[in-house]
Amino acid sequence: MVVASEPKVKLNKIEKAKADKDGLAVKDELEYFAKIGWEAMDKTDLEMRLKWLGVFFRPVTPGKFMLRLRIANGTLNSAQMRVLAEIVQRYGDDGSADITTRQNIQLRGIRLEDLPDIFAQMKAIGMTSIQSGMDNVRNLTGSPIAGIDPDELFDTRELLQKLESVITNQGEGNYAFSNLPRKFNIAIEGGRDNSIHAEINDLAFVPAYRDRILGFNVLVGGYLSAQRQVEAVPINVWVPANDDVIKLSIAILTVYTQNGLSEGLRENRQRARLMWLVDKWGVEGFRAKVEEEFGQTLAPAALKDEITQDKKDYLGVHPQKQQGYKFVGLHVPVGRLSADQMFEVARLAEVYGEGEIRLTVEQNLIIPYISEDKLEAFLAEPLLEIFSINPAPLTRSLVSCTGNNYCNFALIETKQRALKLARELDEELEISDRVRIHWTGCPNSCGQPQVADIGFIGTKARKDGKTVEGVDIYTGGKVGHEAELGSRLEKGVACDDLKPIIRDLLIQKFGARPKQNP
Ligand code: SRM
Ligand code: SF4
Repeated sequence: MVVASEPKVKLNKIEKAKADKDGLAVKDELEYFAKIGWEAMDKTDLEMRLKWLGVFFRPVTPGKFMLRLRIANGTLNSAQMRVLAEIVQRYGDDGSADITTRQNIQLRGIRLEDLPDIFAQMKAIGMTSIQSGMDNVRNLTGSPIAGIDPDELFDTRELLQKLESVITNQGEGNYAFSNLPRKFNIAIEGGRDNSIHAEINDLAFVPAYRDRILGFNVLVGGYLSAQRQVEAVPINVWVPANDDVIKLSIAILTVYTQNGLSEGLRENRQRARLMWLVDKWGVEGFRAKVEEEFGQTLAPAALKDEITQDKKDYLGVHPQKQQGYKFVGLHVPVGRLSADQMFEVARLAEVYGEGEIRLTVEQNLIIPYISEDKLEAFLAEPLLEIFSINPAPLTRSLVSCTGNNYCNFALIETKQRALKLARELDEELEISDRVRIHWTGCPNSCGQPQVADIGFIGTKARKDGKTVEGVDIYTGGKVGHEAELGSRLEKGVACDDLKPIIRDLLIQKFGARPKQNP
């Protein structure tokens, strides 16, 4: 008898490692790892599986780990911020925190032996870092002014918290979603300005009315990577603004993970994001599979969505939905915070607000619930000299990925260079409007250069016969209403030659004028 052989699937290296041992399994071994030390750990556990706990080995700073949290909707409180400050404080100059482009916080300088204790501390304050890296659902983003926005359509916080809880099994880890074919980004917008960059998420919900009921149109497949940058596409689905959002998210994650092998997503890491499945099946085919998994007929999309505004940055003082209160957006230069600054943020949120703190995808902070009678004193606080409420136009909208100080993919240093260039050009030029400049240290695009007015992607350039740090320059990214990805303007410009080029670009395309007496 001839037995038909199964078609052979060539799993990529990461898939093989996951098949040997699920990433999440290291959760039960953490005490042991802490005891033996990182040098004695299995290499794959150290460099790959620990990321399922949000723990990132940094080859650039071996022994000093990065811890990526999960902060659904970018909403935390002062007690949590204080504990995070205490965690990084113990590492002196090695300890710091970054606000990320997914409205999240990453801690730096962490020692492996301290992790069991750190996890216990985090659990006590309702925080987790579980499944925040590798082939998992990443930090869930939502409107940063949810619940306080006077023009709000929907408060995204509760839905995102519930979704977070389901996906992570209340922060304990969830094997149902610990082996996706690749990373997965989910965002829910509740306002009118597309604050969450719907277009660059694998799954995005944008507010839309159907028969006068508020719900969401659903977009899928958006992502940025070295090989491909693609905007999310509508799948002609509308869901009401209730638990159907969670049910649909789970259905899509299930379809993605369960078909990953048969549809070849687990062969090549560069062709593994959700959009590749949509490409394979077509939008209608994909929709049909999702509907089957959802178990009920899905409503077709509303004819139009409610994204009608340009994207706001929320810096400065703004009226809140709640009478008598303001929310204040603070600019955190390229998202970096010291322990002392974190303690201060916690204190300000408590003294002047109600202890709430919000994060934005622009790597900034918002403190809500500042009563009008306390506003003046708040604005006079010394921290606001560093975390300004009204920075100069280029510094204001600067975003930067980690770069080569900590990231081994980086081809260039980003954060300091980004700040220096922005500050110098702010000194020299008069610019009436903000210009959004995003830096990213390599083509992985964590700093989202394609959504910027001007974006830089780190590369190696040639100058005077030598290889030097350089960038590819992108322009034309549009955010908010009718968002669009930008495209490449110039390739391989040496960073040392960048300033006059960007100065000219700002004058020619963004209405900048040289200051009379800079
Ligand atoms: Fe990212 C990998 C940092 C947002 C696309 N990203 C990495 C790693 C983990 C690489 C590594 O192991 O060193 C970086 C860690 C460096 C470090 O020490 O901080 C890293 N990514 C970041 C952060 C911290 C940038 C920042 O400074 O804000 C952001 C953390 C978000 C979070 O809180 O979870 C971050 N990364 C993004 C985004 C932006 C977004 O989500 O809107 C993207 C593009 C959007 C997307 O994913 O579609 C992004 N990161 C990548 C990729 C390319 C993905 C791909 O499909 O090829 C990689 C490399 C990979 O996954 O193979 C990557
Ligand atoms: Fe690292 Fe590249 Fe991402 Fe920057 S874009 S954090 S350099 S992987």
